[in-house]
Amino acid sequence: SAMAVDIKTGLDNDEFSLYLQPQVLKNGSLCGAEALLRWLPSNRTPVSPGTFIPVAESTGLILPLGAWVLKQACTIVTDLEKYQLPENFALAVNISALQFAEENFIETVKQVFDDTGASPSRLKFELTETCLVQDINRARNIMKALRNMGLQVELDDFGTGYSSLNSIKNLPLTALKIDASLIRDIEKDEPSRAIVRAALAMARAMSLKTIAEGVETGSQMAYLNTEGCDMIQGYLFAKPMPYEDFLSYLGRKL
Ligand code: G
Ligand code: G
Ligand code: MN
Ligand code: NA
Repeated sequence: SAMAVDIKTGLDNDEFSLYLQPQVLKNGSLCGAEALLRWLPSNRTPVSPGTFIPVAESTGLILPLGAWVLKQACTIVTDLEKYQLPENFALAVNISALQFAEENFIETVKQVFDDTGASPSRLKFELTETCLVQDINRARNIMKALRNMGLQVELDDFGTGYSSLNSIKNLPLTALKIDASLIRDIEKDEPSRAIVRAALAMARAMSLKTIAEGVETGSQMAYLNTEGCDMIQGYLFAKPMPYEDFLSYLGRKL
């Protein structure tokens, strides 16, 4: 497609960038950020990730894009070490199912850490259920290898998938990321609150950390705090922002 050609050209021409969205603890202190890919084609309006990520997925271009994202994320965490980071700070990177399925996925990841000198403990990989459905045993082994390297592994978009809850229990995950669609209605109705409570209880029973995304209001935050959610990400605190802005944000936070 025309867009696929543009994505390729865009990669060559440095048109992509990573925006960072802060993640905070109950008390509002910074504990991490999610790296979110942005495309600003030269001389044109930005293309939203909701538009170009699906094209990149269906054309396989998510592989070179994902490789660029990982390298960039590692470069960012290496640079961030110059600042006074919270001890537990980690940057979350979205990993596409296609990347995850690559035969040499682990070797590629190791190579990027070797090349950039980034500390694996500063990265958390966000996997979706689509990474798990094809071959759960392979998925478990890959996740173990990532954990052994020191990376954190989170299940993204939790609550929107359809794979069995039972398959999650034997995975070496560090956290469940509760999807924005589950957070949206917790102020409005009891069933939505019940679902969030159940997700938090399940995570607790499996000794997993929890992070809620798409938190936009103080009352959503208050509810999540009351129910023991560990981390919060959403417009209530900050929108995804360019790296330079994130550095100013860090400065204000410290
Ligand atoms: O960034 P939001 O701001 O609009 O992102 C839209 C979608 O694109 C989300 O589902 C998000 O997970 C996905 N996305 C954003 N950045 C990346 C990335 O670097 N890699 C992959 N695979 N998906 C991403
Ligand atoms: O699929 P994934 O969870 O990786 O994507 C995260 C998406 O959520 C990104 O598109 C990001 O821009 C978006 N996002 C982050 N915070 C909020 C929020 O508070 N409200 C809404 N509506 N979207 C958000
Ligand atoms: Mn994500
Ligand atoms: Na999500």
